Amino acid sequence: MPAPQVHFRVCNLCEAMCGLRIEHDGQRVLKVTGDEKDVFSKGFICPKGARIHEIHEDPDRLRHPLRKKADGSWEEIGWKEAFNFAGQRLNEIRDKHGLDAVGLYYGNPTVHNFGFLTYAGEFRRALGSRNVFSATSVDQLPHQYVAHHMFGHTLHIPIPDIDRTDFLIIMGANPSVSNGSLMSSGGVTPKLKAIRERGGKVIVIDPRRTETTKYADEHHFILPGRDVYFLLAMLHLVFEQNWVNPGHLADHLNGMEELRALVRDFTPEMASERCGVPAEDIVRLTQQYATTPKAVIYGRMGLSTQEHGSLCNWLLNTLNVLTGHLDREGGALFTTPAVSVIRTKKYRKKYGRWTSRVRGLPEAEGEFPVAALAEEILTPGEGQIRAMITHAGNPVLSTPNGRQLDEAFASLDFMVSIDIFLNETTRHADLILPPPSQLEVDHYDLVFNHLATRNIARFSAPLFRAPEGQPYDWQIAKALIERLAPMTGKKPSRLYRLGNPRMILNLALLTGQYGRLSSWKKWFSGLSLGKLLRHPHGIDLGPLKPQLPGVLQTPDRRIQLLPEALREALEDLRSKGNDLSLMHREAGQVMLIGRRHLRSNNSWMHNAPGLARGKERCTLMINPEDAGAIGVLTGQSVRVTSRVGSIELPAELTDEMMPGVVSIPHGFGHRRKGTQLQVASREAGPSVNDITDELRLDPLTGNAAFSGQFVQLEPMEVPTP
Ligand SMILES: Nc1nc2c(c(=O)[nH]1)N[C@H]1C(S)=C(S)[C@@H](COP(=O)(O)OP(=O)(O)OC[C@H]3O[C@@H](n4cnc5c(=O)[nH]c(N)nc54)[C@H](O)[C@@H]3O)O[C@H]1N2
Ligand SMILES: Nc1nc2c(c(=O)[nH]1)N[C@H]1C(S)=C(S)[C@@H](COP(=O)(O)OP(=O)(O)OC[C@H]3O[C@@H](n4cnc5c(=O)[nH]c(N)nc54)[C@H](O)[C@@H]3O)O[C@H]1N2
Ligand code: SF4
Ligand SMILES: [Mo]
Repeated sequence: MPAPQVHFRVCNLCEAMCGLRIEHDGQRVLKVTGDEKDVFSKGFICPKGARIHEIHEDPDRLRHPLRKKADGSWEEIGWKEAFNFAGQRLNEIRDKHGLDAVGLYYGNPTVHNFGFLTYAGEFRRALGSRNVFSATSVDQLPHQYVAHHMFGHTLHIPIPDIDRTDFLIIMGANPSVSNGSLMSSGGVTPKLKAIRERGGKVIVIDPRRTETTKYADEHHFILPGRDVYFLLAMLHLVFEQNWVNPGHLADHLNGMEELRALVRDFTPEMASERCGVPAEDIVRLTQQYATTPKAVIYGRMGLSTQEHGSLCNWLLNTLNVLTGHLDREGGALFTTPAVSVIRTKKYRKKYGRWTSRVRGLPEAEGEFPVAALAEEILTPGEGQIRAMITHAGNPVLSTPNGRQLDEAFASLDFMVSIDIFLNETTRHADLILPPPSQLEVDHYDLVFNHLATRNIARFSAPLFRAPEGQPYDWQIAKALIERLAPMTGKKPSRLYRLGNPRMILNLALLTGQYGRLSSWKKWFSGLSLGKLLRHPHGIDLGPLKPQLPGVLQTPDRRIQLLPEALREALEDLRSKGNDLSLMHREAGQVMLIGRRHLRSNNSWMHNAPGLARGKERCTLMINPEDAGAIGVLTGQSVRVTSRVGSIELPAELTDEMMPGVVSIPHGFGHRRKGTQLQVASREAGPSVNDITDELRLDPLTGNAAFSGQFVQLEPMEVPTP
């Protein structure tokens, strides 16, 4: 047997970017552990990283292009034939119906895919279609929207300084399971423990007593979708109690006085009535937060995927600015990545420049909300989508009213999916183009280094060589660009035609702010790809640093505390503010929220045997009080119904849930015909997105509002033992 060898690489399965230590024999992985020497994650790993090789080894993972035959079965074809087929069919449709007739959806792993990302801009240019959609609009779009309006760039998202803070309020995030989002940290739980070890406090505000609360000092239940009142009351108190103290930002703010007047009515008592957190707790927490020098308030999915997603994220930033916790050590700061995609200081309007054809939803950064994708396919007329390209996405399971999208995809004239699995979405494709696995590719985090709690730079070379002839994601993109670009009349740039991701990365590293070419002083010590290759555990570039007002990109280079659209949304809320009837549910209704599991990642890791085993995860978590009211026991099947459909799943009674709220995880629903997922298809649970409503949105961005949807519960017959 060959002697074991060791390979170090950064896990690209989620935002945490953990360093992995992989023992292998040149052909097979023997063991995966956390890399203790990694400059960022220092040995942290989760069960998904430890099983990353199961994705690589999965016999269901596709290795060759598949073309659907007339009878619906699949045939393997060669790569050249596959590219020509895709190019020919797409161009026929574009020729006949225009460029917008081809839609594009890209999913979450696209953003973790170094190769594809380097070509993504060129790809979109070559496609020349307005019908671009992505997982962004079922996720963090409100964060980006607010960053753009307040600080001038969508990626100016302030990151909690978890390593140095003494007071952290977490709203609508569960970092002990998700491992941190818009707070890439290489593992959050040890950092929560460290806050408390240094005498600090962690507060969690969530409709479920989550795994994260085990590492917190306090947990408060809050009604889903009502956080906006909690945050407005905090802001009200900051003004009333004179806790306004923006420090070095004081001379760079717009809109403070107008804001003060607008939040006058939002008293803690009023907020308490609406969100369920006792008024005295709101007052106490606000005081502690405002008066602790190193404090920060942070919110994530639970605050962005709800009807007040933009308002909530705006309020989080506003609170951090006004109390002096923005751009300060221990508060929230901007990153300075080695490769920055923020290339210009010029302000560019990026939202609402045009609207979607059917529902008139606003464009965001050149994309439409994915909640509008099905209707754009199903509604006839000029500009209708007739063909789709998907890259690393499974929107049938991951976007609201997934059943409708399932039907919409089935009706397309042509669909091509660049994906490693034949799953609920790609089964609708006419052609699947599978790139190599996570262990066969180069990796550099082009996006998540912008969102990390420390500045670092790491590059991972492939562990295994990709099979002969199998193109990488970027080569697939390039082959399609060559075939699609001529019809738009735009020629791809020379760099992209002749170069490759490594070359492009090296150039960006060299000319970036830590690069060898950034100044003559850095000629010997500065960054280059070569230098990163010589540092397999990464290079530490230090903690986050204050950078304001320097990096502001708003037209007047000031922080906009009250952007116009948010002022209007707030006034709208104020006008409805006294109408408590809006808050009341009908008899028998409960509010729905989601959840994530440690051994799962959205919809696509349920086929790894080591991650799929264990007790059933796709359950309806319900408070015993609510279960009692409808006479349901643990294990009993419950039908959950919304405007768009019904699903059935077993109840799990737990006082973790706030009364009146139930939780169902997303990403399940694998028992569908025509997929090739032997392990996942054994998992019984339904897809929660079969009942989430594509009409529930954050109106400012069109981001899906998964949280707080009312659903009706109905017990099914007690199963006979
Ligand atoms: N293990 C695992 N890790 C993951 C993923 C995964 O699927 N599995 N997915 C990755 C991805 S793509 C992302 S975007 C991140 C997400 O990272 P997080 O946002 O940290 O993860 P979630 O579990 O979605 O946390 C949302 C929390 O909000 C709560 N919540 C729901 N509605 C509301 C509300 O209205 N108000 C408040 N205050 N709270 C609410 C939920 O109970 C839940 O605890 O995780 C990433 N990491
Ligand atoms: N109800 C509800 N719905 C949600 C959420 C929720 O909290 N609740 N969370 C939302 C969030 S935060 C997100 S990010 C989205 C995710 O939404 P999606 O990105 O649409 O869904 P994923 O399950 O991540 O699917 C990823 C796809 O990428 C493929 N893939 C994996 N690696 C690669 C690769 O290297 N190359 C290529 N070409 N393909 C690859 C997988 O096979 C799979 O088909 O789901 C959203 N949906
Ligand atoms: S937390 Fe995320 S990055 Fe870290 S090992 Fe797990 S899946 Fe990989
Ligand atoms: Mo996400």
